[in-house]
Amino acid sequence: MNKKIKVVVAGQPNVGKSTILNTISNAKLHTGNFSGVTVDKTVVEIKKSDYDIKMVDLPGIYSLNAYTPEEQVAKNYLFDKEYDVIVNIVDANILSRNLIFTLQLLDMQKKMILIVNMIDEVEGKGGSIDKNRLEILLGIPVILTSAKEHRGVDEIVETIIQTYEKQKQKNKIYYNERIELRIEKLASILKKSPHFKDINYARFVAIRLLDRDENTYKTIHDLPIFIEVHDVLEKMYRKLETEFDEESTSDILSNERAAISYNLQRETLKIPEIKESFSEKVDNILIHPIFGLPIFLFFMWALFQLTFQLGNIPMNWIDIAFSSTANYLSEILPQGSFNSLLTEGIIPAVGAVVMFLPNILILFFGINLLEQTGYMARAAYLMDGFLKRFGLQGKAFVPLVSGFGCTVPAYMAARTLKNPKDRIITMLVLGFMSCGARLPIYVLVIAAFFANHNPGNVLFAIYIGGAVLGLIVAKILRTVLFKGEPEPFVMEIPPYRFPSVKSLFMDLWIKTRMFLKKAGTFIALAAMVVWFLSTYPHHPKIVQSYEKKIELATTKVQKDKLNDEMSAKLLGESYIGTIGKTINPVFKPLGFDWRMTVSVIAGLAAKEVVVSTMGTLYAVGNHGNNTGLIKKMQQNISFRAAIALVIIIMIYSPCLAAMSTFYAEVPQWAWRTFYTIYPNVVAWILAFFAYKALGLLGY
Ligand SMILES: Nc1nc2c(ncn2[C@@H]2O[C@H](COP(=O)(O)OP(=O)(O)OP(=O)(O)O)[C@@H](O)[C@H]2O)c(=O)[nH]1
Ligand SMILES: [Mg+2]
Repeated sequence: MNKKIKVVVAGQPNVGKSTILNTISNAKLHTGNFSGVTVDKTVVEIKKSDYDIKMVDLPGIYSLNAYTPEEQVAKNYLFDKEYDVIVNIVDANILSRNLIFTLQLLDMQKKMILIVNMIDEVEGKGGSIDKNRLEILLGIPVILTSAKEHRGVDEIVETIIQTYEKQKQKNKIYYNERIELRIEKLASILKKSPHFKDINYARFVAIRLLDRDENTYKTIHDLPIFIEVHDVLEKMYRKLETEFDEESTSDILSNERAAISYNLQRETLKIPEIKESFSEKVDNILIHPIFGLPIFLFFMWALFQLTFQLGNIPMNWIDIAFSSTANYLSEILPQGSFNSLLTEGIIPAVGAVVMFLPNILILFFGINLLEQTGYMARAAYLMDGFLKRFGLQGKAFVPLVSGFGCTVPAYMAARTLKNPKDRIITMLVLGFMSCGARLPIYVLVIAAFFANHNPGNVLFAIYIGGAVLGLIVAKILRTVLFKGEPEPFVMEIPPYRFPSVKSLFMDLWIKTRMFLKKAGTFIALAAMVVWFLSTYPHHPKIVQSYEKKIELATTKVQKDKLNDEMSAKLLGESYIGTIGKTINPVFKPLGFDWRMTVSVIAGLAAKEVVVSTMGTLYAVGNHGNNTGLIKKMQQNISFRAAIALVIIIMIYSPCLAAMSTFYAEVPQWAWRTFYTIYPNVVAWILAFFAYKALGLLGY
């Protein structure tokens, strides 16, 4: 039986917690150069000789006086869960600020290790850290690491095991004696209660009470000991506040910790003065008050150009690969239902989706660069004033941009917004940021209807259009439902960092695998359902009547035409045809035929399904490749209906996965209901107006 060790990894945001865990295990946690990348706890498991080590990656947290939902996750874990060792990670560049949180963790009196990460950057500036001195001062093991250069990380697991096996050392850090006196007094009262028999725990709770920790106060409040604690505590607050001339005992403790941390840094960190850092030089241009925004827009524009132009090169190859496989299989397999299911149902549908993998990867790559370099935090800063005008907070920029990739993590990223109103408004408009899965639909429509324009520009316009619409809706929501201003926001600007090429590609690889898995499972399944619904019930009479006509036809052109007619007629009479025609009146005012209607509805499951369903429904009769689909779209869909389609896709409800994430994040039924209905109504109305307006303009 292996011994089990449970470790919790805690630290301030953006210090490299997730990166370190990735380097010591095979985990592929998401990382990024801004605070608030990890928003939920994740477990990583490591085996080493006789030990099974479970490590929990927590969201970054500035202090135990937590505010935002994701900080609360970290705090609750630290307070309420059982674990053996705390691994506290700090950023060597900002040692003293990070140590403030370390001191709070030390108060917990648990076995603990300190990892001083990003040592490469300190050394790069000609600095150094005295590890031994820091160990002596803090009384816990210290490891200097660079997760980027894979230095020091091998020691981590070894040290965890040693710390786990050894007796905990006595505390080395104490507060000012006037504070210690109070802590002791409170702890001795608390110790009378059976809940605080452990003196170490009693001391910790006493400190939390002096720190005015609401969670701790609430816990005590419900215990019998509260009556006795309450009187003493109130007096203590007032006494200490006068003695230290501060407004709150929480400030007194903060000052204490700041002073201790500062001294710890002075004792251990040597760093030469630098005039102007690389980051500052670059920022003179990138967050320039006038040029900053245009530069940002230019980057986004360039990204969409690349997404379209570069992504289209391998597209044809994939298209040909799938359609020739389908043709080949259709010939060698015996004719019948299985043949048709495979070569007319599954393969073209999966192919129609996989084709867009290159485009999607380029888009993700761009967003990833934004995250890894540190530009994201700057763009958020740049956009703050602009977003505020629309009732959104600058910090909302991070989830909004993530929304261009995938709406699911974007909803979760909204946790970094502290104010519940700001958070809900952001989440309600997040769907307007078109996700990567909607990209194929746009690319298809652009290829069919905007062939003579610069497709990259059209794509950029669609994405920007969605974003602008989202902003307008945010403004309306703020005015109508949530009166007041968005809260001012604090987001640290990290230094620029060269992204690790390995982690960039690892991320793309994970995305590729996920995408292909989805195409092979979910999309294939959806294609099977669509195939079944569009093939059954059989109508032998229709087939017979056409077969006669086809026999009589003289030219090949006539025969093909009749064949197509028969397929269309059979499709119309199939289950899916019947369903489509029944719902079609809802979308008819937008110029949709029943096939578009069905595709759009199917898109509620996943946006990729829109393309694969259109592929099946428009390309009946031939083993359609996408060039075929584009032609059929041009023949069957009017320009203004195509625009209406784009508007619907841009706005209506996101996929099931995204919707269930929203429900999980927002417990209130009123918001859930509103969220489920309003985008669809808005989408329909706007699409209708666009359709009508284009009609008046003569399209
Ligand atoms: N130069 C350098 N960069 C590092 C090192 N470790 C991590 N980074 C970078 O620092 C940034 C933050 O890393 P993350 O692992 O996402 O940080 P985190 O502590 O998990 O952040 P949150 O989840 O937001 O709390 C990323 O851009 C990493 O590539 C290091 O040792 N040296
Ligand atoms: Mg993280």
